[in-house]
Amino acid sequence: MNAQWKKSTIYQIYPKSFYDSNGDGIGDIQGIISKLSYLADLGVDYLWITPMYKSPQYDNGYDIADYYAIDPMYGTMDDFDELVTKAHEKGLKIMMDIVVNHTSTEHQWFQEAKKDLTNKYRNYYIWKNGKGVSEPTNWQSKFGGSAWAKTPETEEYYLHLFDERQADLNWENEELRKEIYKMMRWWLEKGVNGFRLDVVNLLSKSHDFKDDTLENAQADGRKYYTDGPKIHMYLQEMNREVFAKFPGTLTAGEMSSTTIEQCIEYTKPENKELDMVFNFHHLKVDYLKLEKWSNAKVDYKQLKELICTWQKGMQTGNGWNALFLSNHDQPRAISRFVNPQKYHFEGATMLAIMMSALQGTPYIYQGEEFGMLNPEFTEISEYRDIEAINHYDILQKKGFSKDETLEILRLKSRDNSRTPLQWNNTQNAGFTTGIPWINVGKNYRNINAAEDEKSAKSIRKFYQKLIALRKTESLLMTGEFEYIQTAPEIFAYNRIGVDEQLLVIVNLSEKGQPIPIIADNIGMNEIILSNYRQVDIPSKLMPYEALIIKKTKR
Ligand code: TEU
Ligand code: CA
Repeated sequence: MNAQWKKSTIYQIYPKSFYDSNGDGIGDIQGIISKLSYLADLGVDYLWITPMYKSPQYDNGYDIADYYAIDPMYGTMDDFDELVTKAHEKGLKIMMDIVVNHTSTEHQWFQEAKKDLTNKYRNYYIWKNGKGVSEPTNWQSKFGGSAWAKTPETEEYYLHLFDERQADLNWENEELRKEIYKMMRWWLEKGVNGFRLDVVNLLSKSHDFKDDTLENAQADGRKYYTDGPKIHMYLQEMNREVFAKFPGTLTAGEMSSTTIEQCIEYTKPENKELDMVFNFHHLKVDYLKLEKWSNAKVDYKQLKELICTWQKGMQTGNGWNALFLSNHDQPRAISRFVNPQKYHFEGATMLAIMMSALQGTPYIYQGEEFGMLNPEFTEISEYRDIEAINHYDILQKKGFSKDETLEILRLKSRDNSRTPLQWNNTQNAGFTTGIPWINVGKNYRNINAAEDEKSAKSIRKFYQKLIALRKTESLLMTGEFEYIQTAPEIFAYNRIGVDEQLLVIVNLSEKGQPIPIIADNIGMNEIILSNYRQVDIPSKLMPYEALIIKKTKR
């Protein structure tokens, strides 16, 4: 039996930028509550909300200081409970974003741990002696610089794979693990329906803390802690201790620099670990030699090939993918993969079809449903993200000019997706009556939810159809994925069932293309979704044209 959630669509909310209900310039829980009808109307099933726990916000909430408290800038625990209740009334389920690889250094555990070598909480974190005057290993933080830092109290270094104010937890410590499971159960008891688990494949650090000697762009230590030796043991334990006690809990793991083989293990049902995984390989197709902070063109051939390799691999191993092009860490997909100046609607809907008809569970990132674009920041003062601010210096130290650096940030910064949701064309895009914590995108007068709603070519209405189709068209869930070789500009695949199949054809380019031979008239062909309102199979694909064709054998 296939799980019901496989038909679901999940909507990601970045609360800080979703909707501000009290004019302090920061989105909040009451803001989400006031927009629940908008979300229910879109047809999505789950809301994944990025962290709202108490936090100093050095990494926008991914630095948790108290797992049991809501940060006051978002509201109160009562607001949260109200959100869960009201969401449920509208048929929307809630997925918490949970960060258990690290905590904020302001978490009470760390505040205790740093005091001295014998503190009860010392072993909650990972401490090592330095090598003379240098760090224990040459591992690099994902946000730039060394992955080790010291506190003034002792001589030892603590590990931080992200910012130095995010200390990595020691999963070897059973007591810590029990605390984490207890906390996760506490949220489930409150009625939340699932978890998105932040960088969850980094929990198990290998026992040897050695220098990374790989001679490539990624000699940053990741091989010592990615998909580490005990990771499956930990996730199986978490499943037994947490998820299994609350049947129906949906889990999605965020997997950093992982492999298909590992992701099969994480998600195949018999392993009892997670329901689905996010991987990022297909979002590195505009990196230069694996380097994100570069200005390279999208390699569409590689994009197709990576998606297909993962589809085939995960299907063969009985794993399950989370399908996405956008999230709060990525630039806006429409700015990145299509030409939105000329073909905003066509480009956005083509990407939507391309992803949603694959095998897996699709995610929509806030604003994607009406085609939000990058904000086009031009000054370093406009950026808020620690990673962007760090790299402003790092890149210039590497020899890039200031202009080159700002251009790379404009294309790659995570702030691209973190600007206020553009609700309408009034001041601040209708997000706040105050001063927004980050500038609103320069394009908000034309690109906003209200404008889209009025338009004859509404991206949101197209998403509604696509989301509804997942419920009625079971081949989208069960059909076997088969890649079809075509011209580089076209991406085509089948989802094969017993006597029916879906043929998906998308034109990745802004030029017309001859339609591949596969769309012939053998059997019964019916177009079930088209972003050009096609009724009959066309002889030529228009710019960014996308079609789902249902073929029925006679
Ligand atoms: O991100 C994990 C992660 O490794 C990236 O997506 C990261 O943002 C990227 O490598 C930087 O180029 C998760 C969260 O989604 C992200 O927002 C957090 O900052 C990070 O974990 C730390 O908790
Ligand atoms: Ca607010």
